[in-house]
Amino acid sequence: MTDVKFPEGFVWGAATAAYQIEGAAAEDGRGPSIWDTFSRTPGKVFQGHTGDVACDHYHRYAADVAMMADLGLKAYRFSVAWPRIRPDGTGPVNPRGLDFYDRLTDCLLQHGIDPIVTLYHWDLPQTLQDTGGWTDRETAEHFADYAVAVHGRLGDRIRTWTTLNEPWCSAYLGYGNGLHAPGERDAGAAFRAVHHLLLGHGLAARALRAAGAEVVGVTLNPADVRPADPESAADAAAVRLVDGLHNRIFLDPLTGAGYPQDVLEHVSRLVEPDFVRDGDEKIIAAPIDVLGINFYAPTYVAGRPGGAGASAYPGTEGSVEFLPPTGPLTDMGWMIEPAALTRLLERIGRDYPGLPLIITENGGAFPDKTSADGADDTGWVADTDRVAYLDGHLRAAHEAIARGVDLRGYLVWSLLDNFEWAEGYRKRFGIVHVDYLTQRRTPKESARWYQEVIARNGL
Ligand code: PNW
Repeated sequence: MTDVKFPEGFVWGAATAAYQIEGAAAEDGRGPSIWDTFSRTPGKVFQGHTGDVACDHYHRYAADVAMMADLGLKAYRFSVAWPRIRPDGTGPVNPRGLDFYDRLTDCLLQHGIDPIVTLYHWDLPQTLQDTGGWTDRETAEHFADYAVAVHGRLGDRIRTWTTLNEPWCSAYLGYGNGLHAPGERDAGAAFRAVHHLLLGHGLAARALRAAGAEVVGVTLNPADVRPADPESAADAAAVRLVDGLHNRIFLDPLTGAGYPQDVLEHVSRLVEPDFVRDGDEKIIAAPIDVLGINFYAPTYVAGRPGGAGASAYPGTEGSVEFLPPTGPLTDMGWMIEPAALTRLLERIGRDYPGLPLIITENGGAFPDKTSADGADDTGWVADTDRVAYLDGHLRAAHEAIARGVDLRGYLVWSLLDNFEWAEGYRKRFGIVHVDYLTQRRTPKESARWYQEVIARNGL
């Protein structure tokens, strides 16, 4: 039990995203984003919840950072809201928006916490969506301009810059099956979005590097795709297709191999890929120093027609069934299988060698076990199931390191209970409980447990 020690200098921290925690949606010149629009569209988000107030982190960041320091976090991953910096996506920079991240950065540094920036965690300025959003090539260029503007203000203090968070979600859930903003349902739009997100990443990575950024990366949510029956050839073909549409469509071009042929063939059956221009793959392959991995659960598939529900993967309805999750599940209904994380890290280490990895998100949603709003009289929230989830996944990450994977750090999702996108506030991922009526923060049992893990650099 005791001998799970992580390498010297392993980065321990927590992650959040702007729209999920900040609130202050109309303050200091912030413009509307696609998530403001989407959450106001009836039927899109659980009970019409919005990020208008969220955890009010915009006003409470100083106390939140002090709490992070108390928990012993070494690093904190937050995202910058594009519509705070350029309210209409392209026009003049809004200095008051930058001021917030300036204050946050200084506060983190004063507490000895290393800031890790995500430039895009899904809150596209609405004005850019009005001209096509990520289906429009120009959005990629606007993204790089915005990245440079943020770096111009914070680059003297922030070392680690990541461009996108989970472009799979932006493209497939945002433009493919419509579960996320902007809520489009169109296979062609989804693949255009994939390409323009990757292009935006490449342009931004190159521009950040030129501006002197020390560490440049991107965060994906790669999937561990498994066959229902390891003996079945049809299931193996389904794995290959889903792996292509989920993993290789991003990882191959990012690492310089260009789009995989089998994936291009699949895409071409759904949309003319004329949006991929000569030279784009070279831009997308801009060198990166670190790959962020977000991991929650494995994916099991079978090679037979899927059910009626809209698949997140365009063009797979006739040939792939996504198996319903089995065994222990989180409150999201996601499978708990830590060994899948070991498999995934090993696979990425093997197929994309030479790229340092960091887990930029891992965690679980679990319902509160104590009083209706969580905190019991002792001020604790007994989230034993979250402790077990995190413990299992840290052991799995450690196993990958033992097998030679270059994993540099682990950031838990999430510091705070927050706005869980289409699920609103009903799903709680925090290691710190948030009472949304009072904005009171209460570290859960998992936060105290994590504090000890960090202090011991191991389990
Ligand atoms: C990630 N899916 O989102 C995001 O990066 C976080 O902002 C989010 O809160 C966290 O994971 C938990 O959901 C995902 O449907 C949302 O497969 C949906 C999916 C995957 C990741």
